[in-house]
Amino acid sequence: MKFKQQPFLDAVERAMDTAIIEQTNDERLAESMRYSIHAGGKRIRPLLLAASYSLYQETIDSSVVQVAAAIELIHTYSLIHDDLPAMDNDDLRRGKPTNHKVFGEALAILAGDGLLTLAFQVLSQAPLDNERKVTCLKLLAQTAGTLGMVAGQAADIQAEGKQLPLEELQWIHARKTGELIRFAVLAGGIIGGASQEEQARLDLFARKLGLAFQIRDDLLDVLSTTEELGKTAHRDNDLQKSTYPQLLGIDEAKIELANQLREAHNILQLFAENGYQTQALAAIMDKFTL
Ligand code: GRG
Repeated sequence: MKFKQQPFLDAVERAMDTAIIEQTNDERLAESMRYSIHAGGKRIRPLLLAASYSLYQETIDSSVVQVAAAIELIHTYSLIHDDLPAMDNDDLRRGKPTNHKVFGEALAILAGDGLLTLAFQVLSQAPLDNERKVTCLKLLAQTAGTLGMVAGQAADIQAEGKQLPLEELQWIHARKTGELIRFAVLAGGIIGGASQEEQARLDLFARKLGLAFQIRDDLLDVLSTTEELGKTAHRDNDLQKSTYPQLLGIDEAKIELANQLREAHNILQLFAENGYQTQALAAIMDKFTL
């Protein structure tokens, strides 16, 4: 591992906290936003960004911290909104009562809106040259927005109660979960200085990783307890969602997860053969296994 995870994650957390405190004058709204930010979470997207950046650079720059904060702000907003009664209607997230259970629905919606908007402000203030900054801003809007994560969520909600063909499920997974992961990996490369060809390779790597992440999430929903997950287990079944284990069976879903991870590893190998330091990305990929 070329960068130390904990000091980096502490810096990302401080950047999110500072942004919320400085940019929010309603105390209860700030409390609601900080509640979800500090509820824990694996911080996979910030770690992926830093690991991808460290293919190219030895030390983590403050711009990486700012961009990582922006992704985690958006990810946290998506979880708050996903848990709302109008969406997945969940009571537990990251081992704690969901935002709307503590602060009420209206404030939870606004906390999500606030985190989403703040993410773009934080990214716009990152110490990057203008070209990279605009590229990252555009990529974040595309991946989080109505062709990306929001599109995946809209399709997911409308598919409840329906048995989907695997290609449609993949389409939803690629957007709902895959796009923010794609942003993390690609933005790390862009800030680090990846060539166009390398960005295309990172893109493919991230798509495989994103699908693996969601297959793993589907499997954990079936195989784990609520306590282990920190969110309600077997929720996909309750909501009659199509998932990999439901469409393929648990064993086939596990094989598909392994296939995606192997293909991602093969792409990473190409970077290693070209002399890039891939240890940090490989170490984070270990978190994608069951
Ligand atoms: C636009 C109103 C409105 C809502 C949007 C887009 C959206 C809400 C929700 C989609 C996001 C979502 C719930 C995706 C599922 C992806 C997923 C596996 C999330 C869990 O990620 P982890 O495991 O969570 O990284 P932690 O808690 O570790 O951060």
